[in-house]
Amino acid sequence: MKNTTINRHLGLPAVFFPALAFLSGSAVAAVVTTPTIIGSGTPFSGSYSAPNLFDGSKDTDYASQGGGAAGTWVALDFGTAVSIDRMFLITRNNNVDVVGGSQLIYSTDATFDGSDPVIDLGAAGDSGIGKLVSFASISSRYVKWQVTTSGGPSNNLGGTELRFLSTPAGTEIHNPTVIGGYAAYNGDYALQNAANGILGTDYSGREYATNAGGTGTYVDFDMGSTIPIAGFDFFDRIGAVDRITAFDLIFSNDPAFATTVDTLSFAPGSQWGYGETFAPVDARYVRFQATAGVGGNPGMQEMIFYKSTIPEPSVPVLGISILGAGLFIRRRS
Ligand SMILES: [Ca+2]
Ligand SMILES: [Ca+2]
Ligand SMILES: [Ca+2]
Repeated sequence: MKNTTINRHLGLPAVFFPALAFLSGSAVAAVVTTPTIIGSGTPFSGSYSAPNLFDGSKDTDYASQGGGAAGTWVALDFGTAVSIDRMFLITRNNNVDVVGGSQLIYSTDATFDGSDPVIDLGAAGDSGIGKLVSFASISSRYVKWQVTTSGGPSNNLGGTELRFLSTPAGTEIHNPTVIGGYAAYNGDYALQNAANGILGTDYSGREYATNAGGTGTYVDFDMGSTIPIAGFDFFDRIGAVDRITAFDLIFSNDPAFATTVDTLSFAPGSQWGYGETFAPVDARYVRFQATAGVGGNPGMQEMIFYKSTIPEPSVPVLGISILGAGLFIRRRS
């Protein structure tokens, strides 16, 4: 009883218990599980069906049969309510079937109607770009991606890949600066593209690529200060020949990585769109080091980092807490 009283007054549960729950809880990847497709605008043909949006291939599209704005859509069921706060569409890789604007409609049931809330996603762009769109977190089992305006001369609208993201519980997005890495293929595939908020393929300013960098491929990220890094999302280059199937994250407080804090190894294999959470590692710098599956011109479309928002117990905090407990007990006695 005494401990309960002390803990309540000192706020210890807020410090300790969530941290323990976070460490022992199952990891929640920020890339939301692939939903079940429960409907779509009529596809151009069987080769352009909606599942192509989730197959991790740049060579397969969903395209409607001239559906234009009204007739290009896909309805999705996540099986249970999921939190979503970002999404991106990698557009069809041409400049005529252009999604001028689109919406995300979300619903508690499988029927999408005028009473369901809507998020405006803005212009999608064209020619294989993937704009990361952020919005206030929603919790929904059903969502519908609906094109609202056509932006080009052809109406076989759709996309190459569609993904939904959720910031893991107990974390927030932390945007790093790219400070180094293996030489880029050329200026169109610059190192800075590894963390610029834009995904996609084939054109300048979207992805980082090396010229056959192999296992020499690496990118150094600077968080700006030492922070508790607790997770990431990795979007590789999407061409099958360019995939990195395994990599290390090397944590350091030295921009030259002469000393390191920790090294974690990951193996996404052929999965495109891969995220993990882990017990927070306090570090300022992170080196992404490719270790396997590095044919072609390896690199990445985008890396997203998550910082723990759960306070960590430290020696000074514990000292103050113990002192506070002593004072509190004395006052009560
Ligand atoms: Ca595809
Ligand atoms: Ca509804
Ligand atoms: Ca990028």
